Formats: sequence, C-alpha cells, structure tokens
Amino acid sequence: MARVVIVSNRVPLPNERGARAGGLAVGLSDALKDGGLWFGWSGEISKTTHNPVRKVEAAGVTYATIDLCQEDYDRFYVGYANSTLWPLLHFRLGLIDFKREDLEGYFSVNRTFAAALALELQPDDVVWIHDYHLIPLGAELRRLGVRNRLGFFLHIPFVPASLFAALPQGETLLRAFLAYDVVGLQTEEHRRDFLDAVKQVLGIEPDADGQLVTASGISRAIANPIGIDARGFAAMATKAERSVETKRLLSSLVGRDLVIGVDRLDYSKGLPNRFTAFGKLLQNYPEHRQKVSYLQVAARSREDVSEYQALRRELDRKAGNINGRFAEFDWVPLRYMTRPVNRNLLAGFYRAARVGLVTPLRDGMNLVAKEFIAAQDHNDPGVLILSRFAGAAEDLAEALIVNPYDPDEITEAMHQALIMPQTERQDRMAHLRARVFTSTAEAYCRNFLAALAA
Ligand code: ADQ
Repeated sequence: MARVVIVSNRVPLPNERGARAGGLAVGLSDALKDGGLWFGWSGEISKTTHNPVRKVEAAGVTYATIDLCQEDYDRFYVGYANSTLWPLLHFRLGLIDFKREDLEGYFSVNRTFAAALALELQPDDVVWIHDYHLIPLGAELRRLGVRNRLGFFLHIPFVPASLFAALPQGETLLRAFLAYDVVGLQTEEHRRDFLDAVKQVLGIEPDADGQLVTASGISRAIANPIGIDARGFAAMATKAERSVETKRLLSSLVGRDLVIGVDRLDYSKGLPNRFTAFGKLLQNYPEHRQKVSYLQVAARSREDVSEYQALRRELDRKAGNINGRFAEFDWVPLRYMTRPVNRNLLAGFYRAARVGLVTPLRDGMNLVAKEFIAAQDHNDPGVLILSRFAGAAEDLAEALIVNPYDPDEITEAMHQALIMPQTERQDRMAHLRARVFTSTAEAYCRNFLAALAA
C-alpha cells in the first residue's frame, strides 16, 4: 500500500496531543493509522532564514517539521494567509489587508516547503496537502518534477466568483489548484463556487463530474465533509460526565440550565451577535433570568492580527455590559473565558449543556457542532442552535437553524431550545446523531484517499 504523506501548516506533534489537539489532528489520525509522514511548520519562529527539517517518530508516523523565520511568519502566516485569504474566503472583503510583499512571502514559503518536502518523498507516496496556507505547494512540487498523486483539501469556505475577483492576482492562486489530482471542499456549495470561479476567472469549463481538463492534466473537485471520531468523542463525554471538573461545573449551576459556546476567538465565529442575542433573551424573556447560565469558551487565536485584538476588546466590553446589567449577587449570567479548555473537559461540558450555540457568520464545516451532538445523552439531550452559514448545516437540518446576522432570530431560537419538550429534543437529536456517527473523520479520510487513488 502506498505511504500517505499529510502536509499541513501546523503539524500537531505527538507531545502536543491533549490540550492543543484540535480538529485537524483528530480528523486526520485515521489517514495515518498505518503509518506515514506528516510534514509542515513546527509552530516555532527561528532567528535564521535557513531552517533544517527536524524529525520525530511516534506510532509509525514520522513528523517532519521546519521553523519559519520572523519575516516569513509575518508575511506568509500573519499577512497573506490570515489577513488576506482568511477574510476573503469568509466573505469579509472589508477586512482584507493585502500587501504585495505578503503575497511574495506566501509563495516563497510554499517554495521552501516544496523543496524540503520533495527530498522526503518516495515515488509511490500519496501526498495530501491541507488548507489555505498551502494552496501553491502542489504546483511548486510539480515544478520540482514530483509526479506523485497530489491531493488538496480546503478546510474553509470558497466564495462566489464575484467575491473572488477582489483578490489581487487571484488568477495565479486559482491556477495553482489545477496542479492537484483532487481538490476537496467541505460542501457542495463550496464546490460549486470553486468550479464557477475556475470557469469565470480562468475560462476552464468543468465537465459533469467536476473534472477540470487542462494541458497539464486532469483535476477533480469533490465535496467531502470532514467529520469527527463520533464514537470516541461520545465515550470521552460519558467518562467526563463523572469527572471532578464536570461535577464542579454542575454544582456551580445549582440546577440552572447551561448554554454553551466553544470557539476559537475569531471574527468568523459570530460571537458579538451571539452575546447580543443572549442579552436580548434576558431582556425579552425575563422568565429565563436566574434560570440559565451561558458559558462561552473562546480560545485566543492569531493575536498578532489586529482584527483579533479588536474583537477581543469588543467581547470583553459586551460581556461586561451583560453581566453588569443582569447579574444578581448569586448569579452571573455570562461566564466568558479566553483560555483553551482540554478536549476531555469540553466533552463533559457539552454533555452537561441544555443548549449548544454554534453561530458562525461563515464556517467551512464547524466541528464543535458535531462534537456537541456526539456528546449528548440520547435520553435527555440538549438542543443545537446552528448557523445556516456553517458547512455543517448542509447535513444537520434538525438543529435549530438560524441566520447569524440576526441576533433576534438567535434569541428566539434560544428561547425555543430552553422550553423544548424532551420528546422533541430526543427526536431531533436522534436524526443529528445518525448523521454525525456516519459522516465521521474515518469516512472523510477514506473517501478522500479513495478519490485520490482513483
Ligand atoms: P476551526 O475554525 O478551528 O477549524 P472548528 O471546526 O469549530 O473550527 O474547531 C476545531 C477544533 O478546535 C474543534 O475540535 C474544537 O473542539 C476545538 N476548539 C475550538 N474552540 C476551542 C476552545 N475554545 N478550547 C478548546 N478547543 C477548542 C477549521 C475551519 C472549520 C473546519 C475545521 C476542520 O474553520 O470550518 O470545520 O477547520 O476542517
């Protein structure tokens, strides 16, 4: 069997599993269950520009990482990837801060990665590259003569061609996708928008299977939604329910309902509107005062990007306003923490919650929605409130689907969730669980690698 090589911007090193391990580490571990190579940035910033590849082995997997120098970090990571591509592909043209030197830095890091990775590759390796940081990596590998099967998966949304047109030199970036044998997107909508952009910007018409035929080869675009290890997460939640921490959380609630939100602190996650909606719930439905506590875990993220600093200040202010206005001496309505919480504990907290709030303005998929579902007790489940603009909504119609731009709609959904009878909660959750336990991380890896081998 061919060796699988995974490439991602950040490599989740074996010693980081636990507190840090996010969706990618867990989602992709199935692809490497028979061993393989995981290549990418170490997360370290070095003082020199020539950085060697460092390797560690664990459970049959070689982790090969490379540091970035400060200038590469600023231009490639903070600059082009997170201040141009991230806002663009989340439909936020107004937040784009494009600089030509960042674009150059982005291509230059991709060239450096390609040169280092090419030396590690064996002829039969199947190479699977992840996310918006590394779009040109495949084309750079081809330029170095690499003939291996190359696949790419975009974890974030794609935008309609009219929005993509705003990207300076977008044509070059779009053409880079054509170096891959397979381009995976999270949903049918993203796949349609991607193919449409290729047609409008590059003038290449896809065939009925989404195949793009060019002089250099054939690329196929597929929709392949990422999932979670639902059984593993459910087991974790059942165990965590009995943990000291979950018991502490429950005793602090003194019988009140728990509403939970768990996100990276990112402007795509729709947190300000969510806070506004909670304030409106307490204002418009006084019967919920003293009866609910909302716990928002928003792990700090990308703090070198100014938009993220501004968001943090905004949320600090909003949280203070809500608590200042509604708190009683024995009740704090909103508990807001910006430290990451270990996955084990999160699983227990989801299970303890009556309502899960997942209201991003845009999201490629959103794994928190799936984790919340997997963690529920099917006899007495909570209710998921889900943004229609999360990729997850394509498949999770039995959640309470909301428009995240309308705080009043989120308020109404919260009220509905809090008064929903147990039978309706069970019914909705049974449908949602069926989906999350079928469309798993394992299925995601299997489908993508099968498409890539075809
Ligand atoms: P993210 O934007 O990071 O991922 P998401 O899929 O919700 O979004 O979360 C990733 C993981 O991080 C989840 O496993 C979650 O439990 C964990 N996490 C989130 N907030 C946390 C917190 N505050 N503390 C601890 N852990 C936390 C990107 C795309 C998504 C896409 C994923 C995977 O933006 O749309 O679903 O990749 O493809």
